[in-house]
Amino acid sequence: MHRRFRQHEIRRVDDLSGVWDFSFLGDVDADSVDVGAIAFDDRMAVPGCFDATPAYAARRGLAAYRTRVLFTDATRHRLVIDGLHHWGRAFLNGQRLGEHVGGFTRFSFDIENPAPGEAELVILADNRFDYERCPLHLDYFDWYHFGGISRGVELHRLGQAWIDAVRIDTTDYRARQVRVQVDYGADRAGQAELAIRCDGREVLREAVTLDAAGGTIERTLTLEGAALWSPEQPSLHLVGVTLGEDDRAERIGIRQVAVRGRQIHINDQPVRLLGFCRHEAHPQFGHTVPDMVQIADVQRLRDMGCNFVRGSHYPQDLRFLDLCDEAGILVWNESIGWQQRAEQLTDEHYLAAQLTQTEEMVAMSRNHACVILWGLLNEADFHVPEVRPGVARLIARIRELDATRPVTYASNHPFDDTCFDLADVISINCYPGWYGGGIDTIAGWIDKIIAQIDGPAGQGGKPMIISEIGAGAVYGWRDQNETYWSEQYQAKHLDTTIRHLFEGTTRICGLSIWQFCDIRTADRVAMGRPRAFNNKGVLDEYRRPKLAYEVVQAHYRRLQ
Ligand code: ADA
Repeated sequence: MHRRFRQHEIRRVDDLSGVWDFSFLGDVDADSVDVGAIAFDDRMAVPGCFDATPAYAARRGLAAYRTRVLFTDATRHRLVIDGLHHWGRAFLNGQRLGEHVGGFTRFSFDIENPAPGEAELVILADNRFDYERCPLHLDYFDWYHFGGISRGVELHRLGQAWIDAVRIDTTDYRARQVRVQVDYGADRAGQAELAIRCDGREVLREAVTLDAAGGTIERTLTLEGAALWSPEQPSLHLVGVTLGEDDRAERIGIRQVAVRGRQIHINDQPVRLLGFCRHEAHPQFGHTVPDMVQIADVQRLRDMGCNFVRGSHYPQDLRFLDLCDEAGILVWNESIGWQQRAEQLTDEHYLAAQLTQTEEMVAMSRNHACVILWGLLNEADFHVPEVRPGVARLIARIRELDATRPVTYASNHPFDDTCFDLADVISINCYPGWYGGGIDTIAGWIDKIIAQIDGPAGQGGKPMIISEIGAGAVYGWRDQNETYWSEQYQAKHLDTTIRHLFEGTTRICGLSIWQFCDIRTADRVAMGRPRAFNNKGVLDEYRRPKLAYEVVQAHYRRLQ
């Protein structure tokens, strides 16, 4: 995956992006596939979503990808896959390496003693809905689940001692103090040299003892003179770690996120979050949003005066987070989910997959300064008391992994949610003026929600975000009657909404409008979704602005 900085100067990394051999196997059982006998009769881009191409449009089934990789020696290697939709299994020379559940997170498989020379790598990708195999992706979610190897694939040569991860947290932003945790693995115990550089300047060099079982080396460092990261001045620093023969760099921002009463603070300054919910999707590319589109999206967000994105409804691509780090756009990064029902949230099979996926999300994106909130699930059955233990477990796991960011979730049960006390920030999805009622009902509905949250049964002491609100408009449908689905209706709706949220009340500290751009949706929800798209974007799916774009822009620019 091409990041905005070089992660390795010493470790050899082969980027496996390109055109791979491909075969669409269709509705076959993955367990019955003889990998050696697959007839690769086509080709496909990696990364890429096969069902975004015309030949496989709307197809669901098992797909096989094949390429050849080169091992120059028998040293341990690691195959790193940044996204595989939405269930997959990998094979090297016909031997199974492992399998993975869930489409939007990074995972890896180790190859301990590869035979030197060329080897055949086959990856199976399955985009069917199968709760037993992959409970994280279900057919009723309101977006189109594209299939394929959606993000990058790399082969890393690790050697005998290697860095698994470098985790960097700001511990005292005023003192420019950070905690660096180096997770390592090793084939045997021994001594190694640890060196840490910040922006090319060495800040630590010492000998360390490595455990044969692997471990974590933790150091607290002061990065003298380092500039702070903030939405206005997003200064970034490259922290490079060398451990023995291996290395890894991470790019960080020194900043503190804190919840103080009803506000979210960055470096002790309250921030007002003004932004959008954004899916990582494009009709031509599926979930593999090209760099050009990622850049254009960030340009659009900035042009509208946004400082905030809710990455709905799954962990965002690291390339997008890199761009948000640079642009000073604050991100709510959330685990995959859409209206999980109580049956799922009380099912160990579901919770186990969700916990793993949550851990992967935190691992892959924790060093991004732009990520200021962890989110989980979306509009789950939070009103059913039985879901509390499962939700509490997921939140506890996030806090255990990263105590430096507040946790929230989007609830559409403002009046009877049973889990609000578990979150640091209260986030509400609501659709007054769209699902029932006209534009004249928006203000009253918002006030009613605020009164409930701040009332005796509520969580009045916490910050509150409107995490979804909006109206549909079909691009180009301009109607003098200003009816539903017209660009005029949407523009008026958002105008009324934003005015009320920030002029009619002072209670709300953030807004992520539903949504940034239109997205293709699932067959199951296509009724009530003209064109089978969720049309509530202020841009259409090709990022062409609707009338509401300039309305939001005028408000957001004024409010910043
Ligand atoms: C929900 C959901 C969104 C979208 C939205 C809508 O709030 O979280 O993904 O489906 O409704 O457009 O109705």
